[in-house]
Amino acid sequence: MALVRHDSREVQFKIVYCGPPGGGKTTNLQYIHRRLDPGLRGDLVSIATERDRTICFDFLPVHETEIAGYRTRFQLYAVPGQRLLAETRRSVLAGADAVVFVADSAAGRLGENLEAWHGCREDLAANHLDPDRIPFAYQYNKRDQVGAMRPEDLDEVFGVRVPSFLACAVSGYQVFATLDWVTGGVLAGFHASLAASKRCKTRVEAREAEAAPRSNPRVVEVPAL
Ligand SMILES: Nc1nc2c(ncn2[C@@H]2O[C@H](COP(=O)(O)OP(=O)(O)O)[C@@H](O)[C@H]2O)c(=O)[nH]1
Ligand SMILES: [Mg+2]
Repeated sequence: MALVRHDSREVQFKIVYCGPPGGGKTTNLQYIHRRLDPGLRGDLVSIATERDRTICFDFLPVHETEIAGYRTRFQLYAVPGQRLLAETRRSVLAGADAVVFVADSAAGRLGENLEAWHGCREDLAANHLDPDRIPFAYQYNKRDQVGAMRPEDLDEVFGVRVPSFLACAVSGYQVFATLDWVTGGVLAGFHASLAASKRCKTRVEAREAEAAPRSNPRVVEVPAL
């Protein structure tokens, strides 16, 4: 859920990278961080949990978008994929504006991909977020390796109805294309909700104006003849 910070005049959005362990989430974030202008990005922060690390950093988009005089800032998180870390994952997914699901394309990882995918959807639901109503990108990673599944088959397995990205996170291939797709979706959704709330406000104001007691007609003094 976008967070509006009046002190720094910023709108913050949270994008969470999910997927099976070893699929390439951290590699995505490390690549993005390396490629961003140091003046536009925050630090890469790694939060140690009991068994794994969650890494996060935030950045301001290079082509800065202003919304009603507020700058947009995106916070990127990569969550641990292990089943035992469901609690950490669930708390990182709270308030997510979008998800990038990084799948490992190897045929032998299909079971783990599916487990992570179900887990991610359950964690979103536990946070009252509908995965079908927020931008949810599919990135099929490790396309450079032999034995990668066909993208059409992966699309079918996940029931994908949006474009999926064939990536190689170590070389950075399609890493920004994936990120651009979700940030674009997040901004479009935010603009739409802003426009809807403006329309709603205008309707409420119009209704209030209609319901307000009309001022007494002015008493017109008729000059005595
Ligand atoms: N060959 C290949 N290896 C990758 C790719 N992306 C990530 N890796 C490697 O896979 C391993 C796990 O990646 P990591 O980003 O730590 O996975 P995470 O657990 O999802 O965060 C690391 O050794 C990465 O270097 C890729 O596209 N191709
Ligand atoms: Mg990782």
